[in-house]
Amino acid sequence: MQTTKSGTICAISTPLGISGIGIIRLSGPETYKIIEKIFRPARKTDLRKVPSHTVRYGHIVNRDRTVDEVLVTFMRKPRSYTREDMAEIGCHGGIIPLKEVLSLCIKHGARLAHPGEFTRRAFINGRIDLTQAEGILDVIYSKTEKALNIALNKLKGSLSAELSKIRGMLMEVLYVVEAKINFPDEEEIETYKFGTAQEIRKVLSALDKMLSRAGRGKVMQQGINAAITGRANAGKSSLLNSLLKENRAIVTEIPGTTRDAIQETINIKGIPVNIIDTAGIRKVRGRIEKMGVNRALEWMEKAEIVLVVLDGSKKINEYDRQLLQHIGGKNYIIIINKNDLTEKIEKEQIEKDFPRERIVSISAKTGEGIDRLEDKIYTLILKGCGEMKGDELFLNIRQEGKIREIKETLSLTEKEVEENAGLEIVAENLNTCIKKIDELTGRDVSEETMEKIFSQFCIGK
Ligand SMILES: Nc1nc2c(ncn2[C@@H]2O[C@H](COP(=O)(O)OP(=O)(O)OP(=O)(O)O)[C@@H](O)[C@H]2O)c(=O)[nH]1
Ligand SMILES: [Mg+2]
Repeated sequence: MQTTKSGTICAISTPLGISGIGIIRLSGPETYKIIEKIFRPARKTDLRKVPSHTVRYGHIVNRDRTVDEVLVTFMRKPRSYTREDMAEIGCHGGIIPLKEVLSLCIKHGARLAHPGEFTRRAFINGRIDLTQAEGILDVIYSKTEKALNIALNKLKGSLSAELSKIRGMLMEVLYVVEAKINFPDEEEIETYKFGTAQEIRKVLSALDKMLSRAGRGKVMQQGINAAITGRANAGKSSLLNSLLKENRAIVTEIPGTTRDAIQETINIKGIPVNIIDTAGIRKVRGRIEKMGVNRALEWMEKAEIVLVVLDGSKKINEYDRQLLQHIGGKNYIIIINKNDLTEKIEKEQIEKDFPRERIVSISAKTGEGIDRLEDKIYTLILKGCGEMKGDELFLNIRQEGKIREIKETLSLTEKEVEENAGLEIVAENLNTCIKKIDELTGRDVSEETMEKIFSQFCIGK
């Protein structure tokens, strides 16, 4: 896809649409030449001498015609995002002026940036390593404040630091093995074995910890799905609205109001929980609507947590029973709704059949019990991934995959050491692991991997 990687690049860095302002970014050696050609500062200024990290007010002109009134920010190399000369032109946020300013930049020598190309330059020029570049994506896609904090840590280089520590440990082991290869000395074989195996186990345990922290991180970053199911009119949509604290879903007294599933994300103690309100199960022309049941079951399959809503003001019926029969293997909470009305449901029976901690009584109408329900959802999440400790880690698929590969190779190596395998094999395995760490941090990375990573960014980032 990418042919030339040099030159001066430009892009609209804000979303295209009507907005307060829109920003065009430039980076590369020709940046200020281009700015000189298209920007007329309001106060006479020698643009070549404008200090870094300052802003100038003026107009973008196409020959003598004013295109937009702007603020231009100057960031000179190496103190910029890309470590190159950069400028950001803050325009009025209309599509037409933004596009015209962009084409002026291109007319005067810049080219349109590829997705993520600014960040790619930051990486190539050594301002950030690959895990930090990937951390930028985590920051952009953070759904809660807690997730943002973790992503910002990765951006600051916390993952790089951990990986480089592990790399250092592996290098030490490798030195010992190589010394043994170069200066073979039979008598020391036991001490070599003991020390090496012990060091490898230390690295393995560090990797295990990273993966378990990443398991919790994944929950915090991506959240979990919780599907609301139940018979028609049980109050599922009312529950969604109550959890969201807004009237998102349509609620009526007519059974069968919700036809298509509605999804909204709420934040429970920093964890994004995607709530899915499904169509209620009901009778159509005297028979249980098959599609409704099937759809509810499908959602139950897909979601990590199932919220079964029962209408507490009515007796349990056939549909409720069908649902309750299916939740055995799931992570479920039984919600007895409408507790502001007279209770008719066979609560005692339900409490006999299901553990108490799985049952909660609420009123979606008044909001009573919603906090207890949220607590129960939170507890269920932690049951799945372990207590949140504040040391959560975000690993993307590439990073997690590589760490698992390193772990596998190291486990094998540990065995090989114990079983007196050839030193060359051990050294080779250690080198493989070190190479994989370098692929993670970008010290040694293929063009293909880079292409994959940076193509996930937007144009202008
Ligand atoms: N008194 C009382 N009424 C409720 C409560 N929750 C829901 N309702 C009423 O029950 C009726 C059905 O509510 P919905 O939220 O539309 O029920 P649903 O389960 O989404 O129904 P379908 O989409 O048709 O499957 C409405 O008239 C609500 O006002 C509650 O806690 N107390
Ligand atoms: Mg509904």
